[in-house]
Amino acid sequence: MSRLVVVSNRVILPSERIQRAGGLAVAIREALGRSGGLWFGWSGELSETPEPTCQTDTKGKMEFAVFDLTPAEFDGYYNQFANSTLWPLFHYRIGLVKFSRSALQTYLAVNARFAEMLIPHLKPDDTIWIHDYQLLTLAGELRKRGVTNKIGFFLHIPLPGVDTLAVLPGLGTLMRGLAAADLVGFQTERDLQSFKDYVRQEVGGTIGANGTINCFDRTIEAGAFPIGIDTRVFAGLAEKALSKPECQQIKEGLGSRKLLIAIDRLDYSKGIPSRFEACEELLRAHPEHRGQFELVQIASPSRTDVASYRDLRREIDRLSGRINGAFSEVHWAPIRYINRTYPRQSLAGFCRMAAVGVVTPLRDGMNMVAKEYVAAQDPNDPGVLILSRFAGAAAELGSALIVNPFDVDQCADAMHRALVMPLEERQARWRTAMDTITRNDVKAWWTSFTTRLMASQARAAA
Ligand code: GDG
Repeated sequence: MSRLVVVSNRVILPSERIQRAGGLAVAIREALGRSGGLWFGWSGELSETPEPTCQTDTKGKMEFAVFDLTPAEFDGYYNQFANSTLWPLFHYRIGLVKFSRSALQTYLAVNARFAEMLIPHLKPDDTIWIHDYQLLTLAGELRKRGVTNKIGFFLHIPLPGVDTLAVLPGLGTLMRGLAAADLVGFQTERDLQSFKDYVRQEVGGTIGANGTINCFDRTIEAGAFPIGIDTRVFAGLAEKALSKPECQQIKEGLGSRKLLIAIDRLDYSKGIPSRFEACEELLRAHPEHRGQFELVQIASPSRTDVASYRDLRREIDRLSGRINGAFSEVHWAPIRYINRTYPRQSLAGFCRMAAVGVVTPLRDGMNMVAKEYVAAQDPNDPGVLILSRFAGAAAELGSALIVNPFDVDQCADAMHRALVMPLEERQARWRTAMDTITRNDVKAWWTSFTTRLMASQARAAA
């Protein structure tokens, strides 16, 4: 059995606490901890004069190798190209895209440095699994340096349609680097279809009868592998969380009022302003709900160095203030907007207490919070999930109340419907969703991707 080498932008060392426990970091630690393997990437540290070799560590069967970036690398590669060019474009926000040729060059150079730093750690039969949009060209950089190991790539965010993609200068270079992998994985069939459309329309490539893809002088494989959560563990966390002080405090504050919960990184893809507007519309159209619920929005700070994120924070501050100003009573405010992170267990408890989970991103690769909300519910009295049709999770969670997040009135209607939904209907919808996320959990995702990667037969075109 070959060793698995997982490469992601940021590695969390054993000595670090997973702060904003992104599901991915938890999944990598858990899966590599079980099977053994190397987790390689950026340390999270910046240095004007980074060491030429990696800092390494081990924990059980798991090895770690990390290196520092310079402040200039971090700015060009991460803040600029990854988060101000690729992130908005891949989330269909062309108006927010900022492109500079120098940031692209830094991005490509940092991907090359990832390759150079990784190569000394590779063994001949290692299987390499690269994660996400920060590292689109790493596979190509490894191949240029003679690496012949199997390489997989998984994109955690959406891949937009070809008309949107084509906006990006340098797209061909990025996609050629990506196609140096043997297997490219996406969250949904729709993202996979975007890739195939791009290959056919922009590269003149072809799709083989068995789903193989011929492009950039190679034959590779691609597939949809929807990421899951550790459903059973999260359900257990949620059940135990109710006795924690934070959960008790929320409970006391709520009294008999219903809780609507929303949990997001503070990111413009998550649709927080439209969600607040939907709450305002609910209060206007259904005055009977005034004083009867609270929308708690937990928004963990994110990418605070990027201007569009600072603008968003101001917009949300203003909007929540305006709505609360208009509808609050001395003893009640409709929106509680909390701009901080919480321990994972507290979040699980909040989800369990909430009668409604409001997950309405404008665009999202998957959205783990949707699945976490379902996992956290009490089977005897489950809450209702309101889910954006533009979250990857909607492809699996059709029993949720599916909404178009751009349609504020429809979202307000869904909030009303969720607040008054009878127990039997809630149970039936929840059971269907829970069965799906139990079957398609993070282990199933991990296994299906790595099994397909190990069996892949990519090759240079004849
Ligand atoms: C990317 C893609 C895709 C949130 N606040 C806190 C906290 N969280 C946790 C949630 C969840 C995770 O962070 C967020 O995952 P999402 O999937 O919702 O979103 P992204 O961070 O944008 O993730 C996304 C994902 O990759 C995986 O492929 O689904 O589409 O954008 O687990 O619970 N965790 C803690 N404190 C917080 O305050 N501990």
